[in-house]
Amino acid sequence: MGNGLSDQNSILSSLPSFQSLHIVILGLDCAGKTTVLYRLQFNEFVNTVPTKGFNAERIRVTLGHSKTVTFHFWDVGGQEKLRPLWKSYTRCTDGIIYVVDSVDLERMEEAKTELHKITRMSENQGVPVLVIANKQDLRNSLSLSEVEKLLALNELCCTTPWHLQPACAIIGEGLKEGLEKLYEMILKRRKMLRQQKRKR
Ligand code: G3D
Ligand code: MG
Repeated sequence: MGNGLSDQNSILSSLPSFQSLHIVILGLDCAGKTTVLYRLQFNEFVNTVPTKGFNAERIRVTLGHSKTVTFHFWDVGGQEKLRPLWKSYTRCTDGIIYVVDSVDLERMEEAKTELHKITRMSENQGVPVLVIANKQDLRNSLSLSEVEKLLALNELCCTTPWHLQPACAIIGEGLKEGLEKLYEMILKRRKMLRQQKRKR
């Protein structure tokens, strides 16, 4: 589910291996951001405590076609008082991972407002967004189409490529698939920006 994801094979090999991608992990507190980060780093569940500031980790991830990509993740605290800081982490970011708790229906509107606010900022125009519908292991989790509707993903700015990924961060399900989509969107954007530059 998403937009901006065609002609993948032609662009999959176009990022130099020495480069790392700057990725910011955002979302309301308790959505599972830190669990996502440490699941990706250690490939196992790590018990988390509420993030007061941020966690930063450089992680090498093997994606499809056995391609290893280095991501520099910034997991930023999601409590209301910390959200004004989000914009300083998204400055010059290659991509945004936005984690939502799929059982937290009550705060879905708040999650939508914050997502739309951060993607509307001028410096984030065109930055690809991977939306992770987390906690899909829980019985009362919302379906993917319900999450898409409640977050109004189709109303995101038309220049914002996005992909909605169901996931369960505690066992790691869906995380690699989501990262793969994010990586493809980032490469596609870079290619487009290069072409625009050449035309000028
Ligand atoms: P945050 O960094 O977004 O604030 P955390 O969120 O990563 O600290 O996770 C908040 C709580 O959600 C943690 O539980 C964590 O174990 C749980 N969680 C994260 N991902 C999943 C998931 O996919 N499924 C389920 N069932 N729980 C998940 P505690 O109990 O420590 O608050
Ligand atoms: Mg956290």
